[in-house]
Amino acid sequence: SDYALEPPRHPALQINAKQPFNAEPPRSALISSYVTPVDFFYKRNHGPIPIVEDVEKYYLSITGLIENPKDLFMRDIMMLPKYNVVATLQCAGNRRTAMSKSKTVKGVGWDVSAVGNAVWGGAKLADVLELVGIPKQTSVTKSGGKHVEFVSVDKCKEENGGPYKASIPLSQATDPEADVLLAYEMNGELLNRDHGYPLRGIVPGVIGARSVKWLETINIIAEECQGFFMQKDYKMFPPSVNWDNINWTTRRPLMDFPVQCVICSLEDMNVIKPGKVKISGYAVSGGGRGIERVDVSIDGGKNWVEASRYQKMGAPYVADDISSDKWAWVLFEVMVDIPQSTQIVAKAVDTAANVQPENVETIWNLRGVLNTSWHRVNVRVGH
Ligand code: MTE
Ligand code: MO
Repeated sequence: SDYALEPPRHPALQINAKQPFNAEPPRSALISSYVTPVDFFYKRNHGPIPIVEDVEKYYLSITGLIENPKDLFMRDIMMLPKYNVVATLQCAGNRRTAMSKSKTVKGVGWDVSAVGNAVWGGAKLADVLELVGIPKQTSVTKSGGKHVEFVSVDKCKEENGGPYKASIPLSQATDPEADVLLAYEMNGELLNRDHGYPLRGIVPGVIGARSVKWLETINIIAEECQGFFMQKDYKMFPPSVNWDNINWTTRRPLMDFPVQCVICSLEDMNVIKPGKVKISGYAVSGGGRGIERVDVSIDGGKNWVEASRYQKMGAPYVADDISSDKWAWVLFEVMVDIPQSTQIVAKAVDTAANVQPENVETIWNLRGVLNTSWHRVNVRVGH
């Protein structure tokens, strides 16, 4: 079958779907290092993992509403200045399982680990587009191109066997400050097959669905991409919309991720000893908004303490300390005293003072996307 040649994966991953392969690491793996090891990085696929036989012959076609369409080999892309961008990738379906407990949703179930923080190495898309004659900071080309469409080589059933695709605005693609990459490295190593070998887009601050893996073609187009995953998926509807009254055209494709925060040091209904406990987890926001604050409650949300936050490089990737949490998560921790069984809650505030919804019910949507409600973990205190 098409799935006969899937790459090997770490046995500790929790498999949420086998074909296509969708898996996430245990919560504890996310907080054991600031940079998520590749083996423990969640894998989100809509088809079999493509096989690139000969990377020497692999090329990216850049075409559409431009004057000089071009084919670029890997060596052409690698000749451009290389940037390492620390960015958190998060699936819009992260925490879907918890949303479906409120009311059923459609989609692959995910606990809290459809997210990871990596050092992505590659060329800036703004530099690549300059090679085909599109200057930096362009919002429309002479021939009317306004969007950059990324097209893969994988075969997705949602696209009737066609490739996965998505687009971003040309203004974002040509803005060097937006740090959109054509990445060929992850954590200092060549991308592996699961994560898009040999080349993928990385759109920092935006839901994972726009970071197209196994990139083969870039189209400069007038309207945003009409593919399934832009138009018939990855949109957020109000709680009143169901499968009988849904009208997909009424909503925009999701782009920037809202503020998110998750406790990773505990699972629901863990039994702990009374006394001091370290609560830790991750917090991240989209659009280049960093994290301003993380609040933790040990009484279900009545009283709060502020957690400390950090972004520390270390194994598996060592680099100079980074100064900005712009695209990357922060890990947080706080020591608390827990005398009796209770509900522990965490919530974050981003640098634009955005806060998270208290309850999942208010943001319930039929596709189960963007569950960013306060993260609650019930613990039992025993001896
Ligand atoms: N790109 C292709 N070609 N095919 C896919 O199925 N899935 C997208 C995105 N890019 C996908 C893709 C989704 S929904 C997410 S969340 C991220 O890739 C997951 O990236 P990862 O598997 O490297 O973690
Ligand atoms: Mo996703």
